[in-house]
Amino acid sequence: MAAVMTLAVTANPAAARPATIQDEADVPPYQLPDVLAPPGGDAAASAGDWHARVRPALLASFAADIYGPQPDTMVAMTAIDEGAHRSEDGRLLFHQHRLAFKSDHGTAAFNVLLVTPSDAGGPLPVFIGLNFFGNHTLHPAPFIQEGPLPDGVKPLARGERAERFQLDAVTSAGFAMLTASRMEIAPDTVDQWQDGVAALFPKNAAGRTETGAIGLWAWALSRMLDHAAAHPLVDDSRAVVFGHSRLGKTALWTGALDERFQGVISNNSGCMGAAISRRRFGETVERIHTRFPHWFHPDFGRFAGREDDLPVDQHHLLALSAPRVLHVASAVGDAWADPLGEFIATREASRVWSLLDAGPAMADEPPGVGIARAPRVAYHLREGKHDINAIDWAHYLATFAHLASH
Ligand code: GTR
Repeated sequence: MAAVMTLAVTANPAAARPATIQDEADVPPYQLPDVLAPPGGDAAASAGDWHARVRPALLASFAADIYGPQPDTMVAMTAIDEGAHRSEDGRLLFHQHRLAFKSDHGTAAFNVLLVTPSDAGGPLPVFIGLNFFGNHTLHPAPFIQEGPLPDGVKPLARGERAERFQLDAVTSAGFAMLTASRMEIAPDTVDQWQDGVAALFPKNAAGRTETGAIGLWAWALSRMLDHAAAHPLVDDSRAVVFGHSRLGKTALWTGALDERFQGVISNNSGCMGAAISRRRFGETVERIHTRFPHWFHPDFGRFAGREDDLPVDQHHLLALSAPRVLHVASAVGDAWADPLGEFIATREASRVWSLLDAGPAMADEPPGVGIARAPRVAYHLREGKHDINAIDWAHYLATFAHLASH
């Protein structure tokens, strides 16, 4: 009997992989590194020690071990005004620009879409986030540019992803929304991801940027914040970076790198986003690296099946947003992203906010379906599948109400 089973396993390479953990009882014992300590170092003793020593060491580890270093090449940016249009019902204004870049290595460009209420009186706080398949997927309006997609990727219809951006709720709450397509910045396929802003940066001997696609998307989000700073309808001192799933991983890395963002939202970001890697629940390092090696540092694959060797875990990434406002969200039907692992990471990270005098850490127990809050950290769990929807946005708008213009 045993021999038959062994044969069956070797005949199917997929079955040779360890099964995905979907049951809490199967989570292996693990030791979570102290959120207050850098790799191999002592825990931060004070707020000053966190900022001067621990934060830079953690940032350096995420760059060197996980996402790749951010580019430091000089790049010139020009914003080409592509005009503004009103929505058919007159309530929204859509401002389109093409951001064009030039460095000693090459040129690149992508389209950005800014949405404001049409009666905006002055500069607005802004949510800045990437979309998956094009700016035209946010709203059915015919004038929104449909950017290029990589070969083999099926286009989405106008407005097909409107649910994910909740433009009416966001603008009625007094916010602007600024977005661009991941596909124009780093087209998200294993062989085409460098056909975008990667043209601006030097390549290693293997012909790739040391920065992975997540880092390139993060770089672009910072350029979008530069653009927002130059736009009369946006107040860049009230900017929140957000993203869903792989773009939630990106939002967390962006918030860690660019402290101009006053708020950071991770929606269902999961493995290498908000979830604790050492739990190996749902998606693992091996799984994510096999399918998406281009998202990461060229050597990230060395941690496949070796989560305990990671110098950091993802609670450290969340902590890099402190003491600004962080909101992490999970969904009950999204076991692949490990909702409990996302809660644990958030709760552990909130200890850093405490150290930085931002109030008590988050309570030990997960909230169940609902929301848990510490003064500047929130975590919510909602019913339903892997997605970003009206329920998530209602929570985000409550968390960031203090930034709103009415
Ligand atoms: C999945 C991937 C996740 C998550 C998701 C998404 O295929 O395994 O890490 O990023 O895609 O972006 O929707």
